[in-house]
Amino acid sequence: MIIEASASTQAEAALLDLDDARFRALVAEALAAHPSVDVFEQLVSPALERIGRSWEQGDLALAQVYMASRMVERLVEEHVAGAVPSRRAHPPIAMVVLEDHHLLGKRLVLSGLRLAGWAVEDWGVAEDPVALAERAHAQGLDLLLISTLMDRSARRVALVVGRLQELGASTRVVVGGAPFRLNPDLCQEVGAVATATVASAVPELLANLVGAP
Ligand code: B12
Repeated sequence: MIIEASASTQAEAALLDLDDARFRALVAEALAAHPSVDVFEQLVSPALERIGRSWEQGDLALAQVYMASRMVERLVEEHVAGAVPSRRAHPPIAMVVLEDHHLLGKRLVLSGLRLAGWAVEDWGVAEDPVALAERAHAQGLDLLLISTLMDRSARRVALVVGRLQELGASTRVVVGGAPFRLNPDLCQEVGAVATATVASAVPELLANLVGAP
């Protein structure tokens, strides 16, 4: 379902004005008419990304991006906390952010997965790719979902995959985040098995990977 672009523009203005009440009212209005995944993908994320672009162009201070993203983050946190408990039976899966502190993508993906009935563990932020691979192997993960927003951390996924291979682990790595959205070849270059550009595509992607109904 398509949400009007003007709603996202209004959300952007509310975020820049630090008007939390207005921002929440706009989101609540959209949530009353659209599935939550559409609201986050079409209304909230584009607003934040436009704010990010204005910062890149030198029109905004990083502090403004930070304050706007804190407002989005609080909303997403509440949303994830309200997600229904999982119902599916599937092999162990965990999700992590590797070496950077852009957490919103992970929160949205986890929220979508939980709403779709997947029990995916949240491993927070991992600083060390080798230790991450060893933990995934020790815990017998089938899938390790890694989110990164910075180019450097995206490239370091190759170190996770390399260590998993050295260990002979059966864990497969799935990646996502801006570097993978912008460069479709990067997923394969770092040795991951799959990626998705939006949170709404992830439940189906996992179902295909684990062969779930
Ligand atoms: C908001 C933001 C911040 C916020 C982060 C708040 C937070 N708690 O997350 C703040 C202000 C703190 C911040 C800080 C910084 N940022 Co910043 N930030 C952004 C911005 C504007 C938006 C990112 C975002 O939240 N998007 C919305 C989310 C929902 O989108 P997403 O993460 O892509 O996730 C979606 C999909 O990718 C997918 N997905 C995500 N993960 C996964 C995982 C899997 C497995 C799958 C299948 C799918 C999937 O599903 C999600 C939902 O649909 C981007 C610009 C951009 N275009 O991305 C820059 C950007 C990521 N930041 C950047 C930089 C440089 C920084 C700083 C270094 C700035 C500085 N000089 O201090 C710091 C570093 C922080 C750190 N150490 O990590 C750069 C990275 C450049 C690069 N090429 O590496 C960017 C690209 C801006 C730029 N062009 O310069 N940032």
